[in-house]
Amino acid sequence: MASKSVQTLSSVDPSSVKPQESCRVCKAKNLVTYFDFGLMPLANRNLSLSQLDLKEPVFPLQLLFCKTCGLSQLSLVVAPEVLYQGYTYHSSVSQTFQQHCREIVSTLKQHLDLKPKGLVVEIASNDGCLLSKFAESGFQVIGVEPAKELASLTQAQGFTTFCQFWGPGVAVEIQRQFGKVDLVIGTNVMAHVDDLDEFLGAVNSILGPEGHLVFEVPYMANYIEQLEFDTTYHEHLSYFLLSPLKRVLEANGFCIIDVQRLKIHGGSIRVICGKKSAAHAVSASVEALLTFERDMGLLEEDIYLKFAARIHHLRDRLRLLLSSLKQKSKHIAAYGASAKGNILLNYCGIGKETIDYIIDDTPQKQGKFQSGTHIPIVDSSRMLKERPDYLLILAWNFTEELMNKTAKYYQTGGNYIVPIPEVKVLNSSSPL
Ligand code: JHZ
Ligand code: ZN
Repeated sequence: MASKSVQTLSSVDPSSVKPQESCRVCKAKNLVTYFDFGLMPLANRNLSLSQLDLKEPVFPLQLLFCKTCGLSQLSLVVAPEVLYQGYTYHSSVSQTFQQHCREIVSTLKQHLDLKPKGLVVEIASNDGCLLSKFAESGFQVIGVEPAKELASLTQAQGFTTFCQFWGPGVAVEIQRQFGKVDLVIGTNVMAHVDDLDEFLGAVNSILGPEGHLVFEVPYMANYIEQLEFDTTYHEHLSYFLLSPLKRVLEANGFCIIDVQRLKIHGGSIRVICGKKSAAHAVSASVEALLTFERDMGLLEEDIYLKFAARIHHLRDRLRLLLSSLKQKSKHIAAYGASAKGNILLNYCGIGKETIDYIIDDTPQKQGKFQSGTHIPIVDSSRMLKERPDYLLILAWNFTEELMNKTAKYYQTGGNYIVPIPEVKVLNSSSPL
């Protein structure tokens, strides 16, 4: 038999991980651990058949709360070069997200008084879902995307794309080639950033005096209220409230002008910032959200300590439901080979004995296997052929879209299991 390279946690290059010893925002060492997932695989790394016999790297996954500024963060940073190699997440697959991107462009055009043909830089442009909507609206667009396969997709669409991690180097290069920028935008990227000061400093350096930074990030209030614990994975280094965000933005020369709560990805916030040096009318929404966070106790440790017991309860409930269905010989498949689905299954100890396969419409994920559990990822034709008794919705943030897509399954007696915010079974006799 051919010898195989075996990678265990102890053989992972120590330079690929770094402990988080002080808070990423306020630098205090006032960090308390409030949830420990144990050792987890990398959630967005899907395996090919030939990789299944190799020992997979797993890394500690632990949440810390900063008692000084309220930021939740992971106890460990896995090097981005390790996290984003062979990255298969394509944001365009979801029609909900496509529609969301259209809304971003029309809202920002209205509220920011953007110049026609203005220069827009998108950080983490993924497969160009948002970039293309800005381009369709007449803006000049530039993408920055470190994952090679994704950057080549937007280059093929004709969009200038720098295949790099965002930072001072790429900012200087963009400015040299294109001059100052009108808008820097990033959706679902801030949570992935280790050095926020360097990241924001580079944004500040490239924006014109009247330029704006707009970003969207999953919101910690939704995470806590709706028990979205499975959105914790090694890519997500920070779990933001507005309060610590304000602190780090102001320290880097920005002023928050407006903030909106959004439904996308289980609840996010859109934060609109200008340069501190320019004059701005600040919306009352900013103070209102800061007050809400204080009133909800989100800046105190207590709410986080209670969170652990709620997670254990959900895990037990899901495991019990699935094992009782298996005892009745029911066939269960899942929909959405999402990163969150990976953590849900791996953390709850649910594997191939329970879930036959995971359906995903991303061609790059099909034919692969989920890391950790090794459940196969397939296209939807398998589901149409085999008609499982239950579909576990692993991309619960897109439940409506997935239910619309599988309406026939539902109308003809199919059952869904939606795990978050609480375990629910849905069928045509007990709808949403
Ligand atoms: P989805 C991602 O997490 C990755 P994930 C990232 N780290 C991030 O920050 C968050 O999003 C916000 C599939 N699907 O979006 C596509 C279909 O097959 O919940 C995806 O594989 N058909 C950047 O991975 C998965 O489900 C469909 O019709 O947890 C959804 O993954 C739809 C709607 C989805 O994010
Ligand atoms: Zn802090």
